[in-house]
Amino acid sequence: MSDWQPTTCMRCAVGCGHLQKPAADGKLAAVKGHAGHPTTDGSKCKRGIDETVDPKGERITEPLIRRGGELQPATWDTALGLVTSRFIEALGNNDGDIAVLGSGQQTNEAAYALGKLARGGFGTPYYDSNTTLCMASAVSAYFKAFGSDAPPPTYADIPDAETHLIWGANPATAHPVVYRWITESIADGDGQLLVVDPVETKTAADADTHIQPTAGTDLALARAVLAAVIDAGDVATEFIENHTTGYEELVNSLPELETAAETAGVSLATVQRIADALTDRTLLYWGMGVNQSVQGTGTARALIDLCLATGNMGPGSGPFSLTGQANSMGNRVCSSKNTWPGHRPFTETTARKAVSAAWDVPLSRLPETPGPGFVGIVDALARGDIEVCWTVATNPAAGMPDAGQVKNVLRESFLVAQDAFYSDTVECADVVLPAATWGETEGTTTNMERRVSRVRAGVEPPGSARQDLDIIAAIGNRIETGLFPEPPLEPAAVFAELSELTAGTKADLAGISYDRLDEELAVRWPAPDGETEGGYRYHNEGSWSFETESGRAQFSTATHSGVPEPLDADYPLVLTTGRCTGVYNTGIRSRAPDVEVANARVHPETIGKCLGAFDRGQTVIESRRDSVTVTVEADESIPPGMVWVPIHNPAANKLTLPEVDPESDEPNLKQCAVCLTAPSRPDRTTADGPSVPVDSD
Ligand SMILES: Nc1nc2c(c(=O)[nH]1)N[C@H]1C(S)=C(S)[C@@H](COP(=O)(O)OP(=O)(O)OC[C@H]3O[C@@H](n4cnc5c(=O)[nH]c(N)nc54)[C@H](O)[C@@H]3O)O[C@H]1N2
Ligand SMILES: Nc1nc2c(c(=O)[nH]1)N[C@H]1C(S)=C(S)[C@@H](COP(=O)(O)OP(=O)(O)OC[C@H]3O[C@@H](n4cnc5c(=O)[nH]c(N)nc54)[C@H](O)[C@@H]3O)O[C@H]1N2
Ligand code: SF4
Ligand SMILES: [Mo]
Repeated sequence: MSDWQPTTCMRCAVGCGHLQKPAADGKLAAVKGHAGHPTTDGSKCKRGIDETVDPKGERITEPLIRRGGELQPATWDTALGLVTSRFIEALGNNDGDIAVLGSGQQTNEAAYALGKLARGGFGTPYYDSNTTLCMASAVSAYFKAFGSDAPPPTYADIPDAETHLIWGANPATAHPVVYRWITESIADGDGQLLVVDPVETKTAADADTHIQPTAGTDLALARAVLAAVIDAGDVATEFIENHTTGYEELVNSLPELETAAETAGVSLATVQRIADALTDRTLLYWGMGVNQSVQGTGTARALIDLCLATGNMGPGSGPFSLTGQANSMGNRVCSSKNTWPGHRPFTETTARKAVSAAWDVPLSRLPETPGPGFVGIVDALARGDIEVCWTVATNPAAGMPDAGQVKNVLRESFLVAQDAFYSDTVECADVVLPAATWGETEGTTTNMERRVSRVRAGVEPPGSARQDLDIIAAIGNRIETGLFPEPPLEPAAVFAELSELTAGTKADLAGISYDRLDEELAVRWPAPDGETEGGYRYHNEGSWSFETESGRAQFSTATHSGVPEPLDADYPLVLTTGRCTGVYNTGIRSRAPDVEVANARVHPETIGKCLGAFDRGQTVIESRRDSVTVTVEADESIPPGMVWVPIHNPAANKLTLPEVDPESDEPNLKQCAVCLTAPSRPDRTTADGPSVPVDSD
């Protein structure tokens, strides 16, 4: 038998099929793309392979408890005893509750178990995952437009598209394998690439047309393009009449074309260029430049409206948000802020009854409200409404906006951090539970096009680190017997419980089992039986059936209302944050601990205007929340008036603001107002985060 095991890359939501080779020393000897894999046929990227074989970062190898202000080693029994006694105490207080923050980096099995314990065991409304920092706006847009979560197209549509319109995303850096398919599709046919991004990213540099709107004005731009499409008569009248509702309201709500273009800071010719491109078969991809905004849902809906109005629905076309973390999609099928397993609506009585019966917990225990979302949960901790918080595979002390304040709140709370690596959040914890991570974990994950596939344990976790699933079950069983079997749990059985609970729902996994995955490697939901799998959604040989009550897709009417923190004389520059090649999220697996200062990229013209703020290549970026010292790189790919900082350094989120989109609860992580001041001023703090390399985006 070959010693190569099939598995799935957990570094991003492309979901590349990999082969991993265990070695005797407890590490993976090698990882490579899996030729013949139905999702990616051997494709992979360098970061995916490098980070899997040889992750940087410092592993946690034993449970830790804070004693006398220091984290000190403890046995599992002592650590779990302390955690459960504090959890039971919190649940016993009249209005006591527990904050549970999960992640799109858990397996489906761990995410399902965590949701079951949080909602069905604790009955807490304060449960959410970091997907709310990431894709929540796209999700709420899909629910409103189509009645169901997740994009309609699949990867199979990429080769058939003619126009590839990428809006507020940089897949050349963030989703390299999908980006390769996009460039191949353009090269093979007569395709074109349009990119909407204030920054000249790697993706934008490749574009036939790069549109650079003023940051935070995407909704105005999308509405301007809609107005241009309608003016030109390039609308899909038959599709609109037969398969949509709300078109008249949309048309009546549209702003004047010239005004909207001016708001977006682009010419009428540019608006016309996008409108013309949409007359060819178009895939419209988007990312964090759209979602992470107080108008994220409204903007994502406007992009969906563009597809509906131009008839860019059906094979080779459609709205395709690019999911970030490897299992964000799965996390939301397992249960999320607004849904029960299988995307069942949170407040629907039949859904609640089905879930309480399946979990064998009283219906009255299920929380009435889905809770205030990731940012709102930290607010509730800050107010003292809740005192206890448990994080699993997330690093809110660096990943959340206004992270300095988040860190203070987490330090004040009784914090249990379940992580594989030392992180900013682990630093704040009272109890640390060491987890196994990718390469050491058995389970499944779900990629951005709804494909479920296996992840495998090639090696043992270091020290006494345990599987996430087993840690969750161990805590659960000490609080309420019957929710889980005794650990170690069998991931296949947990998956079977989840898939059974999704039978007949919009996200039906009933036909997916470990046996089927062993045979077929990856299966797309909805898969109601063992033979079929999902394809392009809502569409079957020319006929359409959306999952809204009317069975039609719904247009929207939101119009641009501005960024939450407009620029002014005190804070005249806009700060934006983004990703680099070779580094991941808050940088836990890739930090170089010896370098202390973050890099910022600024246009030479802006440097020229603020010369007094620079000293030996450094400056201080100040926002209304905090200030950080950074080294500066003059870079013409950043527009004048903007400061660009990588999200991989905890300095970035000290500056950002915690305003959220009221529809999705996703924070406005992409724009806030800052100024630059000289480093020598005495009241400035130094970024405590180490630097990451800045690539040439
Ligand atoms: N190498 C690498 N890959 C990753 C990750 C990583 O950390 N590193 N993280 C993964 C995760 S979790 C995610 S969610 C994805 C994210 O993938 P992307 O969404 O592609 O990543 P970002 O760089 O955060 O943001 C995308 C773009 O939004 C632009 N932007 C900023 N403000 C605006 C605006 O006002 N309007 C418009 N139109 N654009 C704007 C930025 O300039 C940036 O180029 O990447 C995944 N893949
Ligand atoms: N300013 C700004 N802020 C942002 C963004 C932005 O674009 N700009 N992007 C946002 C987005 S899209 C995202 S997704 C979030 C991410 O925000 P976070 O979730 O806070 O950040 P990560 O760095 O992905 O943290 C994941 C943690 O999980 C741990 N981990 C990894 N594998 C495992 C495992 O198997 N088990 C356990 N228990 N732990 C594990 C890692 O060690 C790490 O500490 O950041 C958000 N924050
Ligand atoms: S594209 Fe994403 S899933 Fe594929 S190898 Fe790279 S990081 Fe992994
Ligand atoms: Mo993300």
